[in-house]
Amino acid sequence: MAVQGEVTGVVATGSGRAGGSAEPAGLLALAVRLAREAAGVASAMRSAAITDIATKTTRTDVVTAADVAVERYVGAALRRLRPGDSLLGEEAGERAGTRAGGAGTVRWILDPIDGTVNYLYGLPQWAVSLAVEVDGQVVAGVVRNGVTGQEWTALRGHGAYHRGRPVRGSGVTELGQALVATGFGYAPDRRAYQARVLAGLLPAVRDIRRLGSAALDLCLAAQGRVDAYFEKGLNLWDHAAGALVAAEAGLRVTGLAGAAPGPELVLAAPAGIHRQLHDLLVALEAAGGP
Ligand code: LIP
Repeated sequence: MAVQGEVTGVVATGSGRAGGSAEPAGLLALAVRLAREAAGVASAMRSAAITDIATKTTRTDVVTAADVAVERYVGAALRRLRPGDSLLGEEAGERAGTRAGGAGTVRWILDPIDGTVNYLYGLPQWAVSLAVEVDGQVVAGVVRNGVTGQEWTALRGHGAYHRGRPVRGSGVTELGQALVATGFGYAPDRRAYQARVLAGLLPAVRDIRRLGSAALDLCLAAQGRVDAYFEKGLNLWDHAAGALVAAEAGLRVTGLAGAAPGPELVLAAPAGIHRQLHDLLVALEAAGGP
């Protein structure tokens, strides 16, 4: 099965017969196929009923049967199609493949439902986020909104696409004109700290948006639907695919003070305001706190 690579126009075999191949376009084609199928599983379960609601780090950090079912679905497909690859998923953690390392090692990074609280409440802002790493570098990623069907893809060095059209981030150059997306942790002490950071940010920007899914926030920034995004406390599965989409759309994706994007902070902003926003977040100690 040939799949029109929505990232580059590359025709990639999406047969899944990629077997042990680490060829990025073929990996992207499989990632897109799996994300579409996984979003279908989650949507069908949402339509039936939300079941088995459990909590993780706090009473508001929820996980549903759908989160678990989607991750199991993708894990089973990868075991069948690409047994040598490993998988890092939000719900089951790291699962090794049969391949014993070496050049061309592939790891899949999955957030089965990013925006789980939105999924729980029936808000149309949740996504399946699937990234593919080769030898430790994310080379391909797909983020699919499970309600609207909006889909963003990126292939490293070949741009970012939304519904098959190339996307570029905002051209904003003045922080005071910037619409900035962000999010908050689940723990009360972290939320109190983040509220203080937000109090320092609000007067300096056009406005903020808190939409509830890091993966979708990064994709909306890639498209200029928000000008920038930052958040503290993300896990790799929250941002691995969306960060590649944002970077391939021309945004600078960093941490603060020379750090790589990661749990301390992820910042995605166009060159016109990255320095301004970065320096304000440093001054507000946005990467600090509990
Ligand atoms: C969510 C992130 C969001 C963050 C939420 C939560 P989940 O991930 O996508 O940006 O603000 O607190 O972490 O838990 O829905 O996969």
